[in-house]
Amino acid sequence: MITDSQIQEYSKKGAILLKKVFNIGWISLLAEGIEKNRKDPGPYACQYTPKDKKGDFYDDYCNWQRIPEYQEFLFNSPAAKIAGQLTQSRQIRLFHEHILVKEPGTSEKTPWHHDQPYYCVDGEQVGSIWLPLDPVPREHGLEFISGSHIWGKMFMPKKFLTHEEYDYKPKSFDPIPDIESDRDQYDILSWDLEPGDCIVFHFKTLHSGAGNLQRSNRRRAFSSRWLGDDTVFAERPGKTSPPFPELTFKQGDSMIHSLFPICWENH
Ligand SMILES: O=C(O)CCC(=O)C(=O)O
Repeated sequence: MITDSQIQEYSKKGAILLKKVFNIGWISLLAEGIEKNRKDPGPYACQYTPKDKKGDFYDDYCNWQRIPEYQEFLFNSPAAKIAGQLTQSRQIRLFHEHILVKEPGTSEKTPWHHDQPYYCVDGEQVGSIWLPLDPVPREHGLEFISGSHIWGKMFMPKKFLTHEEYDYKPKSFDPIPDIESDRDQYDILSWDLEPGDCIVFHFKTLHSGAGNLQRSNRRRAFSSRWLGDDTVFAERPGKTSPPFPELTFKQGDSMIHSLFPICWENH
């Protein structure tokens, strides 16, 4: 399903658009899961739009064990295989799923960041599949900095709510550059997406998200996070996101745990 040139593009740019890879059945199933999740949020659910403001940006993650629609998608859709092929792995483990919804009229942006410093993992054979359930014109979607996953940098995570830095030990990672005031310096990727299309991006690729200022179109996204062959546990200088409080791993341990099930193997 994935071509050699797509594998090369992923490894060079750290983000790739895949057209028409999930059929409508998968999209409808995830839409049902998101409605269930919204009515019954998990312990990590967050609301980013203040109650008295227009729009609604919310997210939630690590709910796959209790939402059968998510489980069905993560174990049986083409997602894990896509991650396996693009990261050139023999085996793929689920890290977690993350929903990010911006209802019509939402002005809140997702700040520039990359995911690996938030996560308790190191490795290069990693990736997220950002799958929108609605059409997303590029001006309301995500942007990526091509090649930023191979800069050899780890930037301080930022809170989505306040855009302040995480409570990590100060200076443990570089501050994120001010990309918006220097956009011409970067090769910025963005695409128009239709339901069934997805973007796959490396955990170290810098990305940001526009608000959803459309009048009536929702912007529901299901981001699945995948761990390939070289992924190991990483200790971070503070509480990670997700926190995975039950883990007792040490730096460099392999991610063998029922929280991170194997979802695809190359036979
Ligand atoms: O959906 C968004 O606005 C941001 C997505 C994102 O940061 C992610 O999936 O890692």
